[in-house]
Amino acid sequence: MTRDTTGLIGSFRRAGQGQVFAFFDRLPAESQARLLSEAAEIDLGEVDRLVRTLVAEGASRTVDLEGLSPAPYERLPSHGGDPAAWSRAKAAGETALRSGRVAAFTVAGGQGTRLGYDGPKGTFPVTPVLRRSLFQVFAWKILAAGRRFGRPLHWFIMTSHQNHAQTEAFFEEHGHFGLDRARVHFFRQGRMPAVDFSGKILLETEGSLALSPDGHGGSLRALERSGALDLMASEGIDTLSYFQVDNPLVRCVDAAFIGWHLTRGSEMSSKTVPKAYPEEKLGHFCVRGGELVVIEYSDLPLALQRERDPSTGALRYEAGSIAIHVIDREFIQRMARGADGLPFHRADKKISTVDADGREVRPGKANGVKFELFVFDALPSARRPVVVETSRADDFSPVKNAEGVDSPATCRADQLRQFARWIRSVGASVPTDSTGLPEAPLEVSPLFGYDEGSFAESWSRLGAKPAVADGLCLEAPPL
Ligand code: UD2
Repeated sequence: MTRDTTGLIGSFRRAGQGQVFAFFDRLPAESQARLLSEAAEIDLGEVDRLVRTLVAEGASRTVDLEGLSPAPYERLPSHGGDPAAWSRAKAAGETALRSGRVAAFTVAGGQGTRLGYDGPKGTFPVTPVLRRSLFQVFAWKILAAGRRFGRPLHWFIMTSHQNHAQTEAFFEEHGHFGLDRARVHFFRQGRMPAVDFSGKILLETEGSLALSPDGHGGSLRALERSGALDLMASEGIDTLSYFQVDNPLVRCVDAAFIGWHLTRGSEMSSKTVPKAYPEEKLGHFCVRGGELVVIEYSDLPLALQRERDPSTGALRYEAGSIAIHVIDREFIQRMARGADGLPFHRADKKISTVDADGREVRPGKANGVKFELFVFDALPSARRPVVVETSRADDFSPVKNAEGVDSPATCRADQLRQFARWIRSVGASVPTDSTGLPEAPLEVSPLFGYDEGSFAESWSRLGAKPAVADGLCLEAPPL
């Protein structure tokens, strides 16, 4: 054994984590090397702090709700917002896009466990007729926006150890969907070890640790560590448009939203939709101690989620978080390098592990704790954060579950309704049911239109207008 190996194993023993090497001596050399390299990734001081604060008996499990109130937000003009302020924001955002200050950023590290889909979630075939993948939808929205504003955008994609190679291969296979490959940047998020309820780091097998992605909040430190922030700086990019991989409706680059962020001098801005019903699984924008915070659905007592404004009948905590943000590059740097960083959250999970004899254990109930960072926990540290309303129909229909709410079926229907609305908005007639769902199959390529405005521009350039009643797929218009 080398001095380094002995030193590493010794540090685990001194930290009370010697069990990690319980089977080390009987492992083949290759497995020993793998276990050592995984162990070297672990920050034992961090694990110790997390065990003391989140796992140990008496550790606080509740979120501080003292002095909590609903956060104010900028309303859409259709809900009483100031149309002139929205126009100014849009113009400012368009200027930023024309000057190349903005890049797109997708967090694509999570596993599609709930969806029951095998493969990186971004490769899921999501569109209603042509079954294009989530990645293709985003890629084409980004490509189209770059063409429209005369500045191709950079796109940063955060993967996990588990899906990184497959994600890169998928982009290779599809020729990066026509994007300049030099502007598509993949980087891996960090990993955290899982611990049992007494704080011991769990092995997944005799020769490997139970490691899992460190949450979408890990994106801030991964952007820094991977060199993405330096690349952004050298390319003159100071603004990142952040969205999740599971939501094909998202406007990947939304001029008005970017404009609100920039004109307010905000370091981190967020989109909100009014919650559809009290128990909807969205975080809540709130103010606590003068700071903007997001309180997750699982942390806000149901009584508060159900509270209504007596005069309007609206939910008091109505501002739901749909995980779409604009973030300032220097702010990310400050958060990634700062001493306090983001707080970890505890999630109790079933974690496959091994028993004292090295036999596989697949627990039937939670047997340990995973640690995760949430990106919205950066909001309280941001200067002048702004929350901006959007309409669900324009921005939000995630694919999370195999069936029921937020499933491929509901998402396809929402895409179809959106296409029908765009077509109607240019004066063509589309037969639909009472919910706006078109009777015949429709699909609009993001290269033809990625929002109502770009759709109308392409439509106006079409010579003969196509008939819609029997179904239609609108592909890219001639450049
Ligand atoms: C998230 C928000 C919820 C709401 C909802 C909207 C949290 C805790 N909750 O719920 O408030 O905004 O989204 O859809 O965020 N991801 C990574 N790496 C990770 C973990 C997640 O990249 O380690 C990505 C994942 O690929 C996905 C996104 O983050 O794009 C959301 O993750 P989730 O499915 O765990 O979040 P969810 O649905 O609980």
